[in-house]
Amino acid sequence: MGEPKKNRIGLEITPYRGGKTTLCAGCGHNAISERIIDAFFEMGVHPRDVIKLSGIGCSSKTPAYFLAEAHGFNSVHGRMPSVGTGALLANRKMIAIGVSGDGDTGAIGIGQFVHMMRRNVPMVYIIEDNGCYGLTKGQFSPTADVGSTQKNGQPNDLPPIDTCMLAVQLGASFVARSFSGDKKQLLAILKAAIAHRGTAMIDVLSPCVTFNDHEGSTKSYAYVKEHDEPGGEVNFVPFFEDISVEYDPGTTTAVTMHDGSKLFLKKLEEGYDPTDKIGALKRLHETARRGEFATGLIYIEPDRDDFITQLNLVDEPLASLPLSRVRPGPEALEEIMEGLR
Ligand SMILES: Cc1ncc(C[n+]2csc(CCOP(=O)(O)OP(=O)(O)O)c2C)c(N)n1
Ligand code: SF4
Ligand SMILES: [Mg+2]
Repeated sequence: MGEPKKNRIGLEITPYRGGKTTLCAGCGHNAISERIIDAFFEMGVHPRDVIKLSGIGCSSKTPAYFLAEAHGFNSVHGRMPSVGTGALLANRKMIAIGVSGDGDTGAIGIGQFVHMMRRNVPMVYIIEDNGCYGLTKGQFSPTADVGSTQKNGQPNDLPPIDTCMLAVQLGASFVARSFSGDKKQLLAILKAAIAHRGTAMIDVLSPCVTFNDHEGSTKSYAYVKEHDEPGGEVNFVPFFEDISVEYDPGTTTAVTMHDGSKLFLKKLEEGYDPTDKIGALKRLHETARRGEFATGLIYIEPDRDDFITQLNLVDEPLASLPLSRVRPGPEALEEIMEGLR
């Protein structure tokens, strides 16, 4: 047996794993946890430099199953964005990954979600999207499609919220959709999301095998496989690797990220440009109208200032500043009061 593989910071994959999953066998969420483990390992990010956050739901249980040594915050239902924002403001050096569900984000947490997107808080925000509330036994969630049925045959008659459309519209600077069953695409997107500086929102279609995998459901494995419309191959080359991707500038869009990493997007559709906001919204609308899921990188704006930059925070994490630097003395207060007189 050969030596176990090590990454660029000399770690084996073991510290990137977490506890044993307690989710149903075959749940899409388990496959996403596996890809998160691979992505952080391959990017060579130390687990202790990571904050992993979640709300409530089967999806929100998953941070327990990856990066055992990372800092973990399992928050209240739908409240992960504000906890994440606070954690990042306290320590801007951390790399944050939040896992939410379509219920956690689209229902109770929608208000928090929209403000996180418009602030461009620097974190990877994953929605494990199964179109239902898995943990509470499969009720329709706000991402359920019109006409999709529950196990008992009852159809959903409310229009869905498309979280990718919302995120693009509100200002998220990296928006992607993927499928838990598409290992290659999801891994490339996750690695690019980790390299991105700003909100990287990834809606991952992730079938619930127990409550929403029957005929009639538009979030079943069979339906998603059949209606997945990848917008072209996503190839991510991190800054520490030599670029060996052969690409034809005529058919491939290359995006350089902040840390020098490169994203190559092979175009399938004539003229699709992931840096064009209107084009991204058009693609989402058109595929949805055909009953299909546009997957791949939908939109990227690598240069938009993230929330930390907008706030002009000092480089040193606020959490490690001494009290003398975070608490103005009586003279400062006196000066403010003077200015108000
Ligand atoms: C304040 C509050 N309201 C309601 C609940 C009940 N509840 C728990 S999980 C959940 C929905 C989970 O759905 P989703 O986020 O899609 O996660 P999934 O289980 O499908 O992965 C609900 C409504 C709760 N825990 N807390
Ligand atoms: S109930 Fe559904 S979402 Fe929850 S663990 Fe089981 S398959 Fe996954
Ligand atoms: Mg769900």
